[in-house]
Amino acid sequence: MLIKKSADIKSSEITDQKVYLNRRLFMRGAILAGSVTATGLLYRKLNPPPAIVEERPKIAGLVKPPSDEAIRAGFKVNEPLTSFADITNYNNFYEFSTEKRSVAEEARGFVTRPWAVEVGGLVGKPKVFDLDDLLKLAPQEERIYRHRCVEGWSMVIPWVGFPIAALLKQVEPLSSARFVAFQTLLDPKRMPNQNTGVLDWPYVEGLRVDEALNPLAILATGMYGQTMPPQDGAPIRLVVPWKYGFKSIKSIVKIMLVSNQPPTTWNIESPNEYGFYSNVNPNVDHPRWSQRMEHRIGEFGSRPTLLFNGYADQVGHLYEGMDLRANY
Ligand SMILES: Nc1nc2c(c(=O)[nH]1)N[C@H]1C(S)=C(S)[C@@H](COP(=O)(O)O)O[C@H]1N2
Ligand SMILES: [Mo]
Repeated sequence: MLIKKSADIKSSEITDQKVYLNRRLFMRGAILAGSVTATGLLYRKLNPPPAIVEERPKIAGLVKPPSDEAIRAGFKVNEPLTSFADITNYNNFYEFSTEKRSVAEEARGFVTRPWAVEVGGLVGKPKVFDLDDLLKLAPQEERIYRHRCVEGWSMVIPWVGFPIAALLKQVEPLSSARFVAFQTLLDPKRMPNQNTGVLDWPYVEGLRVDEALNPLAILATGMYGQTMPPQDGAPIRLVVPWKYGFKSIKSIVKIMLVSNQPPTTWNIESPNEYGFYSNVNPNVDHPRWSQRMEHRIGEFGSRPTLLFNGYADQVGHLYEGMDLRANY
C-alpha cells in the first residue's frame, strides 16, 4: 500500500495474479511442512476473514440516464461491474485499518446520522448542509466509473451521487476561489485508527475549481443503488474517476473554497511519490513501481492502464499546455 516500504508490499498487490496464485499454492504446501504456531499465523494471512456482505437501504428516485448518452458523457463505462462483495471488502480507509480486507469489519456500525457538511471559505453564501439537504440538492444519478488505485489495482463501480458543481452553485464561489479543499471527519472515538500516527489526521484532499466543476466529479452518496457502506466512505465521499483513488476522499465533513493550492494527505506523507494532481497516467511511473498496467479485481492477469483512466475526452482539456510529468 501507499505508505508501505517496498519490502512490505503484498505480492498480490504487485505481481501478476497467476504468479500470485501459484505462490499461494506453494505457500499452502509450505504450511503442511511448518510448525504449529507458524501454521496458525500463515493460515490467517492466507485465509482472510470471509467477506461481509450487508444489504443497505435503497436510494429513492435514482436516475439512470439513457445508456448511449451516458456512455458518450463518460458517465457509464461499458465494462463488467466489480462485485458488491469485492467493492465492500477490499478497501483503503486508513481511519479504520491499513489492511484492505479488515476495513469492512472495523468500520461496521460507523454512525453517519446525523451528518453535517460545512461549505464555506471564499463563497457568497456559506452554509452547513445536513445530509438530507445534500440528497435534495440534485437528482441522485447512477455513474458507472473505473476506479484506479495508485497501488496498481482497479475496479468498475456503479456509484450513486450528484455533481459537485450542483453544490458549489448553491454557495456561490467568489472569483478569488481557485481551489476546493475537502476534509474527512476527525473523531478517533468513531474512527479508531486515528489514534495511531499512520497518517496526518484529518485526511484532506483538494481539486482546482475547474476540476471540481467537471461533470464527472461527483459527491457519491451510495453505490449499487444503495446508500454508501461505511467502508466505502459513508455517508458522502468524493469520486474523481480520472485521478488515482486516494484523491476520492471519504466521509467528508468540510468543503472550503480557497485561493491557494491546499495541502493533501498523501502529498504531506510522501511528496515525491504523490503530487497534487495525481491524474492516472501510465507514462509516469510511481518512484517505486510502474503504472503501465493494472489488475482489475475479480479478473485474472492485468490490463493496460489508460491515460486519465480512460476519461481523456472528458477531462484532457483541463490540462492543456501542462507538463504532466512535472505536475504529477
Ligand atoms: N478519508 C479517507 N479517504 C480515502 C482513503 C483513506 O484512507 N481515508 N483512501 C483512498 C484510497 S487510497 C482509495 S483507493 C479509495 C478507496 O475507495 P474504496 O474503498 O471505496 O474502493 O479511497 C480513498 N479515500
Ligand atoms: Mo488508493
